[in-house]
Amino acid sequence: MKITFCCTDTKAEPWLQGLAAALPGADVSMWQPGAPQADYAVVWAPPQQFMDEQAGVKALFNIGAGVDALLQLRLPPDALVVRLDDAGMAVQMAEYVCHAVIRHFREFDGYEADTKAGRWGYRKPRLRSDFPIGVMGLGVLGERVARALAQFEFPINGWSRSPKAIDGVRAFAGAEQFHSFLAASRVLVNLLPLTPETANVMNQDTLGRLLPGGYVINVARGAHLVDGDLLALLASGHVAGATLDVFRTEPLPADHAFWGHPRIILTPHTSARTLREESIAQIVGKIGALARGEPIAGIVNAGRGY
Ligand code: NDP
Ligand code: OXD
Repeated sequence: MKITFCCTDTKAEPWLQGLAAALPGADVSMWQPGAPQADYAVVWAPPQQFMDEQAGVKALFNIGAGVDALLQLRLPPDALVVRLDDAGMAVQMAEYVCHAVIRHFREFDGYEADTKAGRWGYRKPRLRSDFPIGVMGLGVLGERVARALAQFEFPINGWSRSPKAIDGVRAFAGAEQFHSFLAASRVLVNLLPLTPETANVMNQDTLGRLLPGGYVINVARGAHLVDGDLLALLASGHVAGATLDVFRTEPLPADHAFWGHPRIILTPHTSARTLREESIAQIVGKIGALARGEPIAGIVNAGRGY
C-alpha cells in the first residue's frame, strides 16, 4: 500500500515516521511533483497540482477537522474526503471555550488589573442566569463544548442544521430558529464549519440580536465573522468583548484593528491543535476499516461542505 503525505505548514518527518511505524509494510513518502500514484493521501491545504496528479487516491485524510480549504480545490471525483473526528481536539476546545467564558464572566482581567495596581477590591458577583451561552454548531466539537459549559450551570442554547437532543442544552435548529437562538443568548460561541451558508454568519445584524453586553468567541474560521461589524458593535457597547482564535488572514496582519484592542483577546489559531499521535492512530484505524469494507466516521459530504 502506498501512502503519500502533502501537508503545508507541517513538519513532515515525524508524521512520515509515525505513519510508517503504524503501517508496517506500507510505502509512506512525502509527495513531490511527478510522484507515483498513491492509494491514500494524508493532506493539509495541498496544492491543486497534488490533486490533479493523485487523481486515483481512494481517500484523502485531512489532518484537521475543517475541510473548507480542501473543498476549494478540484478533488478526485471518486476519493473519499475524511476529516479528523475529535482525535484529541474536543477536550482542547472545551478547555479553551470554558476558559474564555469564565475569564469574562468572573471578570478575571479586571481583578488582574486591580491586583497589579495594588488594589484589593471586590466586584459584584454576576448572575449565571444573566449569561445564557449560545453555541453555534453542535457537531463533534460544539457538542463537547456545550456539555462542558453546562457543567458550570450556565443556561446553554445550541444551534445546528438538524435538531439535536443534548442534556442541559436548549436546542434550536435551522434558519427559521436562528434569530430566536441569538435573541436568547448573551455569549456566542462559533463552532460551525465554514461553508457558503455559514460565511459571514456573525455580522452587524446577527450579533446585534444578542442580548445587550454580548460576548463573542470565535474558534471556527475567520471568514465567519465580519470584522468591521464586530468593531462597530464593540464601539457601540452592544458587544462587551470578544475572544478570537481565528482570522480571515492568518497570521493576523500587523496593521489589523484587532491587535491591541482593549476588549479583544487574541490567540494564534491554537484553541484545538492537531495532535500527531492521536491523528495518526485515527487515520491508520480508518485505513484498516476501509480495507475491511467497514464504515468510518468523519466522511465529508462535499455537497453540504462539511
Ligand atoms: P462537525 O462537522 O462535527 O459539526 C458541524 C456542526 O455545525 C454540526 O452540528 C452542523 O449541524 C452544524 N452546521 C453546519 N452547517 C450549518 C448551518 N448552515 N446552520 C446551522 N448549523 C450548521 O464539525 P466539528 O465540530 O468537528 O468542527 C467544527 C469546526 O471547528 C471545523 O469545521 C473547523 O472549522 C473548526 N475548528 C477550529 C479549530 C481551531 O483550532 N480553531 C480546530 C478544529 C476545528 P448538523 O449537526 O445538523 O449537521
Ligand atoms: C482544524 C483546525 O480545522 O485546526 O482542525 O482549524
